[in-house]
Amino acid sequence: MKVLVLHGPNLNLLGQREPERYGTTTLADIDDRLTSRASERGASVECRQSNHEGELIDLIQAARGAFDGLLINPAAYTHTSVGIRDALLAAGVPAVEVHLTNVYAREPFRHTSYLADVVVGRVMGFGASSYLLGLDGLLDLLHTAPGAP
Ligand code: CA2
Repeated sequence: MKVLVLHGPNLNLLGQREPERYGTTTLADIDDRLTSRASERGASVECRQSNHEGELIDLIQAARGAFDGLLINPAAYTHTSVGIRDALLAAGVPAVEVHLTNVYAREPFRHTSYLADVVVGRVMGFGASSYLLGLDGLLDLLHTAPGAP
């Protein structure tokens, strides 16, 4: 199983700014943990970060036929992006939405996700562990899908 991991805007700053909110783990640490976990499960991940909505959309479009699943923290675009929603629908690749923080414990504008009803599941509030939990859930789902190895 091949999983594309996408990190949205500003997540490149993880571990360098606002550690009280987002923790001290860097994005490279998260990617390393995901790579190890995937390999333990006989899977692989490719991890990409972008601050640009169009680039994220290009990556989602290109995932069709190239990846079995998608793990995405769309960051601020969660709450604004019809474009990313449409790309996920068009790609038709099962996606899990992850967040470091519990968005429902934050400002009301973060309570809306444009992706919530087009992803197979959502994990939030566990810091870097949200990504690992999301990857496990996604791989479990892919392995139990009809016709899966
Ligand atoms: O909790 C999450 O993972 C979020 O997706 C993070 C986004 C936020 O807009 C979402 O509402 C929830 C913000 C990512 C910003 O990342 C930073 C990391 C370090 C320092 C500053 C920003």
